Parts: sequence; C-alpha cells; structure tokens
Amino acid sequence: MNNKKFLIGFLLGFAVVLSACGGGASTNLTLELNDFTFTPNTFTVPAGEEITLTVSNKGKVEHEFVIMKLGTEVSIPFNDDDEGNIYWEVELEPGESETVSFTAPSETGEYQVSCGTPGHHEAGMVGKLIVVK
Ligand SMILES: [Cu+2]
Repeated sequence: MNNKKFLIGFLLGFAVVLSACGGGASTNLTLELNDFTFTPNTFTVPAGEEITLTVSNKGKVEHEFVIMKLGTEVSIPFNDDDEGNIYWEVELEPGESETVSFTAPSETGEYQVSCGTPGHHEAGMVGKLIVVK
C-alpha cells in the first residue's frame, strides 16, 4: 500500500470526526447532582438529536434535572404554573444513578435548567442547555 495515500485517507477521516463534533455539542452527557449544584451546569447539544444522559445524585436529598421550554424561566419559588413550561425532566433519589434519554429541542437557543425541589433553584441549582444546529 502507498503510504502517502494511506496518510491522506487517515487525515480525511480525522477531519470528518472533528467536524462531526459540531463545536462542542454532544449527544452523550454526564451530570452529577449534589446539594445544591449541577456539575457541569452548562450543556451544549445538537438540535433534534437523541441525547443520552448519565446522571447521578451524590447529594443527601432528592434532586431533579428540569429543562424549561424555550423562552420560559421558573418562578421563585418553583410552582404549579412552571409545570406547564417543562420541556423534559428526570428526578433522582439520593444515591441513585441512571442513564436516560430524551430528544433535544428542535429549536436552537438557550434553555433554562433547574431543580424543581423547593428551595433548590434559589440555592444554586440553575444551569442552561444550549441547543445548536
Ligand atoms: Cu435539587
């Protein structure tokens, strides 16, 4: 085999892998919930794609990961009116961890992320989901 051809093929393949990453957007997210933080607290995902989320609750109380609909933000405190503005959510008991999936919103933009357990948003459980093309 011609070494030069092999090298060019390798570099082209590498470029395809790089461009597929779309500027930091990922379909595989890992999230740690704690008292009272999201780690990380900012996520970038590709619009309309199936997202796999591996989430664990390392805290001592129940936590939620709530994605709000585009253009909405939770009230302080989180109340029944906010329930209708939820795009997707998952909740975990202390010590629990699981892998779940959801479809990223089709509209690009910044979506607010919060924990709906009373007082947690105020304590710092706030983040954002950035949806890109
Ligand atoms: Cu919480």
